Amino acid sequence: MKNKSTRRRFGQSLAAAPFVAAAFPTASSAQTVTPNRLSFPQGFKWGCATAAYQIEGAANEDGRGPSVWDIFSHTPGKTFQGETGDVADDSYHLYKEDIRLLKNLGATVYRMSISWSRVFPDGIGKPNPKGLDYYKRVLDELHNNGIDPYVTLFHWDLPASLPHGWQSRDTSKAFGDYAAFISRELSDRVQHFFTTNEFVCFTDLSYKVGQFAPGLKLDAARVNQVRHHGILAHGFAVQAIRANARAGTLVGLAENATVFVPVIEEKQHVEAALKATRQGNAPFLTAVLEGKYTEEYLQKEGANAPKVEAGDMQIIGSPLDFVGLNVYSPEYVRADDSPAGYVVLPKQSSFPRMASPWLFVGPEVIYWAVRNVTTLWKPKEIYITENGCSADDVVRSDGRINDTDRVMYLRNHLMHLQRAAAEGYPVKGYFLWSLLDNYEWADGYSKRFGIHYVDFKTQKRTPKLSAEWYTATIAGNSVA
Ligand code: GBH
Repeated sequence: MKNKSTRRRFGQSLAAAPFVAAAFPTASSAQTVTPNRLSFPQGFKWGCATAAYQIEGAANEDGRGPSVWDIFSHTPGKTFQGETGDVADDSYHLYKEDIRLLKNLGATVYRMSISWSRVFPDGIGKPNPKGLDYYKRVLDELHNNGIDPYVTLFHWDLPASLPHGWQSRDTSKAFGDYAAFISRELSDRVQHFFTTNEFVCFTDLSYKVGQFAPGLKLDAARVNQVRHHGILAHGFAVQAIRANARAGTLVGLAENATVFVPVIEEKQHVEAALKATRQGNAPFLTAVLEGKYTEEYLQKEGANAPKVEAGDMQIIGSPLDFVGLNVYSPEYVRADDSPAGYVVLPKQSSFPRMASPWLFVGPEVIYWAVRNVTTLWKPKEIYITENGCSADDVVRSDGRINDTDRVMYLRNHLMHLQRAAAEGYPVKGYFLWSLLDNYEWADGYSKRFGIHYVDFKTQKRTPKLSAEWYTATIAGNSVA
């Protein structure tokens, strides 16, 4: 009722030209004079996400061992202009400045990852105290600034000395041991852990497509085994954290499940999107949340299906406290009468994208990510663990970076996320990817995802327009 009458008054003032100026808010009173902003639930958590290899640099410092990404990026022809994460954002040394940036945004949470080979230079065996100390310093600095750390144990930087990488089941076990160590050492400072980040990237892209480290192109049977070791590692880590962390520690994962958006919000297409969500994520999120591979996946893979040992699926399906979703591009589905019951529609060439060719803009993707996963698997809590975009950012002569396209992208996604929250889906927080421009894997430094601009020559950080916009969004706990 209150909103309604305010909207009417606002409409009248628009009609009466002389009053228009008075009707517009000043920045400081924005929240009170635009009551139709879309609000998030009280206590909704706002933050940013980063990953160790993308920001830390200091690749050879204080006893850090090499990861597969060090080897891959130093191999000619593998990354954009041969760029590496040797220095990246030098956050290893500049972490206090980066935490200051978070603080300035008003962020209350931060998603960061730990470099496994900084803590265990060989992946297993003797820990490196200096590596662990670095993370203790970062976590303490976050707490001193009132920011709650959410820690990813593995964001693709596998220790290079683990024989055969994810082709070996021993790597899954080693990950469990690493998770046990970290949760013993750091659960006094960290309440929320994510095991792995994006299975498909460190399995398929790394062992099938060859685009990510270690850059292999294996056959289907081997790839399925790698996938199995990936989800098994997650399961071992969940159990290790439960057994070793202090009471009250919570665990989930961060997964870029393929998100299927119904072409039209009608019953048959909504149901088609659910079928597609299960089948389209069968080797990964579906297996983790159901504790089994779908019949369809096993049938489709036939003799190439993964070899599963007794007890594996139970480990893989270990109950989680929350599910983290990294959300970028949509797939559109409609119901049809094929055996699968759905068809994925190819995108027209005019479908809009951001600065990365794979990053199609369909903001409703974030609503359906939350809704499909909740409808199918009813997780207790969901976090958006990544969402954001690349843009062709330019520093203007006045020093400003006017990334209005990124603001457009973020604003629209958050409006759809607000819809999910308003409808009662259990989404608890949002981590924007990313706090700052960083090493974008095979794309090197050619793609900028940050809301802070980084001059990679001087390491100077400058807030973009999107940082200013995000600050206002956090302050208002609302979007418009
Ligand atoms: C996330 O991946 C990552 O977690 C993060 O580290 C990364 O910086 C961020 O997104 C932005 O990319 O070149 O067409 O083969 C998102 C999922 C999977 C999207 C790999 C890009 C390569 C597509 N990414 N994919 S393509």
